Amino acid sequence: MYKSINAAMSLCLVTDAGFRPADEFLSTVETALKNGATMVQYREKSGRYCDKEIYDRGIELVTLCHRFGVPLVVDDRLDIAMAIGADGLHIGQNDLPLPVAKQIWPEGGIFGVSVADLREMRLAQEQGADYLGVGAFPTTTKKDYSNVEAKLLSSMVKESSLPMMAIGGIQAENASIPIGWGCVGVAVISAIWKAPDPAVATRHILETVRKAKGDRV
Ligand code: TZP
Ligand code: MG
Repeated sequence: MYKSINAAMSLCLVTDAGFRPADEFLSTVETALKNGATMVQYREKSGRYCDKEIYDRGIELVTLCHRFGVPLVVDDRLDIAMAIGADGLHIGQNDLPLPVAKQIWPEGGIFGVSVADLREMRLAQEQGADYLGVGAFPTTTKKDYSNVEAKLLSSMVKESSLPMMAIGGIQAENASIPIGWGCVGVAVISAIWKAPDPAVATRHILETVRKAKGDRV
């Protein structure tokens, strides 16, 4: 469906139900997709929705992403990811272990793992992750988070055989920095959800990332 995982990772929109009214959720994702977002991560942390609502919204989201040929991964929730027919799962260090998730998943699937040091990076690699997420800059969007120091992040990217996506505090103004460190893309929440014009923000970030990547796709 998508060209390559590296190309799909250029700009990942991570969903957040907290920044815009509920009735703008899907239309904001659609705006980002129309303006070039290459991947979507369905992340529901607001606690406002029951599983039925998370499922129903997930079905709409996966249908929308696939209309644009864009993969959808689900954060944390293996059950929701499988139930809605998502393309993969994104997990952190406190979530279901990757080998367990892979065993349950029927076949294929994109598995992303958030890592914060070399040990976590090596383990995710050994366990068969497809891509890694790494915290680049400070952010107020996620509470239990601290970004990886630039020097460590660069050495993680250098050693890793997997494509890495930078997350945390990324805006169009700094999106080229993690690409310079060797990341293949960026994942954003507030830069798009909080933007006065999500279309402009999406285009601006993507343009910055593509320029910084050059022909590295
Ligand atoms: N994981 C690490 S930082 C973060 C997540 C989900 C939040 C990123 O949000 P923002 O608004 O793009 O800084
Ligand atoms: Mg998680």
